[in-house]
Amino acid sequence: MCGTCGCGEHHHHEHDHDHGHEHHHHHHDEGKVITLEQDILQRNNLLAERNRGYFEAKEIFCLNLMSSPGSGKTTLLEETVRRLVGAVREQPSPKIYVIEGDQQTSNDADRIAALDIPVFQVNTGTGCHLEADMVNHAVKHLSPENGSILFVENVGNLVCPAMFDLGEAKKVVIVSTTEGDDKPLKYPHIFAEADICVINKIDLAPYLDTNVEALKNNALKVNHHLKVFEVSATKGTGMDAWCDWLVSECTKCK
Ligand SMILES: Nc1nc2c(ncn2[C@@H]2O[C@H](COP(=O)(O)OP(=O)(O)O)[C@@H](O)[C@H]2O)c(=O)[nH]1
Ligand SMILES: [Mg+2]
Repeated sequence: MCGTCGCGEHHHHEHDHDHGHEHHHHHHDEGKVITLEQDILQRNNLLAERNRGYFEAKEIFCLNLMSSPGSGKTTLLEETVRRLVGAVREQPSPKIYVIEGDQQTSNDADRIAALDIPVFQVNTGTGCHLEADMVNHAVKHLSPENGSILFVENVGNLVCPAMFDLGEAKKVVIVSTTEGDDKPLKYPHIFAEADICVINKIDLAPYLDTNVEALKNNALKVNHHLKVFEVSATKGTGMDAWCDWLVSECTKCK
């Protein structure tokens, strides 16, 4: 279990019955921890549903981008923004807003602000994921207009963000070729929760032993509903398909 955020594995419960009396004290403490975790998650779920209702009422298309640190969330966002607002597209571009989550710094918010996109940075300190109340707070500052797209870049972490609903319409897990093709099997929860899997840095595949096809198949093994995109955010490969999908999902973008 993760000590800082209290997000833990719920199947701790399963061990409860076969512990001896000598473990009773420890047992009791563990029970308290589990109750606290459930309270945190339950409270988060309630707030997430409030966010979701707000987004639906205003027809705001909200996406939660989750990945390990360095897999390319911000780079993918920058390139997506350039394509969506650029002259490349014929249809009127949707208004785009970004919430950046990191433990420290406003580096990523600065990168997004440089593209003239309204952005709000959340610093979580020791926290290893965003929670629904942080998104609620950020949204109040951004005050996104009706029919816009809201990207939430979660804290770089392939574990904890999977447990915290933010009220988004779609969860996107990004995994890069440099991480190896077995990561969906090792960290299945985030892939199970996601709607979309973006495999990034495919330009590097020729230099690595990573098998992109195996990576994709492992992701689909965990969650066969996943829609998979293979992209290179820096070279632009596959970015059209990803952006076309975004526009097709955002009802107000057409
Ligand atoms: N070769 C290659 N590098 C990439 C790609 N996408 C991101 N990077 C690099 O990976 C590093 C981490 O990217 P960043 O967007 O900050 O990742 P984040 O931590 O997930 O937001 C940076 O040096 C990027 O330039 C890609 O498609 N190909
Ligand atoms: Mg980033």
